[in-house]
Amino acid sequence: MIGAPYFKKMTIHLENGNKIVINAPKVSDRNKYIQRVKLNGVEYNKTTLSHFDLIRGATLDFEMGPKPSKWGTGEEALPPSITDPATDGSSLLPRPMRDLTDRSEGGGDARELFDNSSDTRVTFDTASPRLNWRFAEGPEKVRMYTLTSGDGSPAEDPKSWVLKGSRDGRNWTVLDERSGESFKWRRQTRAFEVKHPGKYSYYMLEINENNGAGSTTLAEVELLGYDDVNRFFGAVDQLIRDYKQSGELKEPLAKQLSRSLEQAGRQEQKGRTEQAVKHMEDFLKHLNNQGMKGRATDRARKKLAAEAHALIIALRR
Ligand SMILES: [Ca+2]
Ligand SMILES: [Ca+2]
Repeated sequence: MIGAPYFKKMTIHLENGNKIVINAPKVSDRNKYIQRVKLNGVEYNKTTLSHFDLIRGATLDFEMGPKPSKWGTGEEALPPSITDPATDGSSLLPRPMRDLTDRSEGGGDARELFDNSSDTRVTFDTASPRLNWRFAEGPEKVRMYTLTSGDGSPAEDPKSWVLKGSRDGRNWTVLDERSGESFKWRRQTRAFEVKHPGKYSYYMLEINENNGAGSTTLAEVELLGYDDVNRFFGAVDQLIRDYKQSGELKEPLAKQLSRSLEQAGRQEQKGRTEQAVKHMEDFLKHLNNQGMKGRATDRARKKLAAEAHALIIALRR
């Protein structure tokens, strides 16, 4: 959201090295109303800025004055709804991390560790059990994990462990290591950030030490991450097909969009994220090309733009 600035000049340094510069040379106690705003030198009338506009770095110039103006009062200036107007649930924003193990069965005998209930638990007859999970549908990047302690003796709680990942189930890479951990109460869920996340089909939690019992108990394990970027590619591709079929998207725009998406996908597979993003920016340019105005309905255009932005954000993660 854009609000009136307090300072004549402010620079925000983003983590990615880009910066956002905010200029309001005439701001004062008297000149507290926004008269005009320019984003990167271009007149800007909306009251919100997208994440996309900001991550690339931006310059915002505010012209301030003593009286309220008409700036930001147009219908198009209203902030967009945070949730997507579509009700199919496919593009609800924002997209938080979620438990990747919820999508498939992969826990084998330790099913009760993955049943989303801390009332069910698994007790291993050893102080140093190993837990395995396999993502059957392909590798996933786990960013965080949670462990929920059991409801029995604290002596059965894990204390030191290593999380490993593998692409083939044979060669393992250490992703995270913890020691001297404790659970303060029964069925406590603790979250841990994976120090070295990567895309793996196999995950193993090697508990090396518990709190002194001969057996180890856990109630629940979660492996958290973002939806795979391929899902976003798939979603945009499906939208193009659907709108083509319903007649809401016509050639040659449909072909241009498909081509940009395809090229973005190819670059992504080669690990060239920035190239992939550039192709998605071309996708948006095609979509907003005035010459193609009659080639897509407003609804299709908005939805395709929203999904393309979501894909760009997913690519940059
Ligand atoms: Ca779960
Ligand atoms: Ca459970």
